[in-house]
Amino acid sequence: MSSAEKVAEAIRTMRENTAIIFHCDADGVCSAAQILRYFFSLCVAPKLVCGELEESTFSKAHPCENAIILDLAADHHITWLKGFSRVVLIDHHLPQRDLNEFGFVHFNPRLKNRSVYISASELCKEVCELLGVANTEWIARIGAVGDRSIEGTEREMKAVEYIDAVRAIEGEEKLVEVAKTLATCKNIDEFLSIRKYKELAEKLNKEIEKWVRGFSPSREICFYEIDTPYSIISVVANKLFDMYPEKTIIVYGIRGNCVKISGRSRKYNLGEIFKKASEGIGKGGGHPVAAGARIELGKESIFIEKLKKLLSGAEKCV
Ligand SMILES: [Mn+2]
Repeated sequence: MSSAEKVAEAIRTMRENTAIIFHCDADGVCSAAQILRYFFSLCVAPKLVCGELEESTFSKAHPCENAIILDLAADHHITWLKGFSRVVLIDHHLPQRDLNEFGFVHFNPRLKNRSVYISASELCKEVCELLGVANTEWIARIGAVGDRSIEGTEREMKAVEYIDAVRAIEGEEKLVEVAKTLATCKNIDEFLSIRKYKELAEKLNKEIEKWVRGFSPSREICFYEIDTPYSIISVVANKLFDMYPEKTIIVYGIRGNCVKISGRSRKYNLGEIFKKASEGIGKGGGHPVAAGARIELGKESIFIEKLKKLLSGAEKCV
């Protein structure tokens, strides 16, 4: 039986007491929306929890017995799963453990081939096909575009903007509503016609444009600080990286009581470098091309210094 088949089989037996825990980005939201379509077709409403890879995200799902975890590397923190009797994990981050060995169902193509990059949304589409849920490909494509595992059309990129805007302006909890909306829309045009999301996207675009315009690529490795009320650090990093794909781009700014940093590079393994640089002062990691960190306020200069040192000492991977 393939991993996708094992996931489908496990989900088929989950009804009551089930939580869907998903990452607060377009890929996570689109993963959740597809799995939700299955539950809605059965008139079952699972508990929805959206957040970062943090213990508090997982504890919000208690006291549900079953957890369907999407686009979050829960295998890195197996103790967070203690409260659940059954766990299905669909993920595409570099795995640290095979949860199948712990009695859970773990679907991540990188358990077999570490170098593949397929979004969680595309994995969920495969599962939905096995579950007999029709018409999820358009949702899967939006998630995949959000995670850059495929190139999107203009409309698909617009849909990603809507999701990014809700998170950046209204906060990650509001992505639960977006997942439900996507699960009930017929197609991408219906989703794109929702006025509230359209207005949020316009408001956010203005703010992003302001910071993108203010950037000038000086060196090979560019550090860029932005001061904004919205969570746009990773979006600005993505935009700048689209414009300057040969540069290594590090964008940072204050978010609440910490400093958020987003890095993009095709030359260094930023996931590893961010993880090392944040040791003892915060949390960091991610993919080789795209990584992020959150550092205690006041310790960001330590992080930046460590990052500079690690980048100058690192072997370029291209
Ligand atoms: Mn994600």
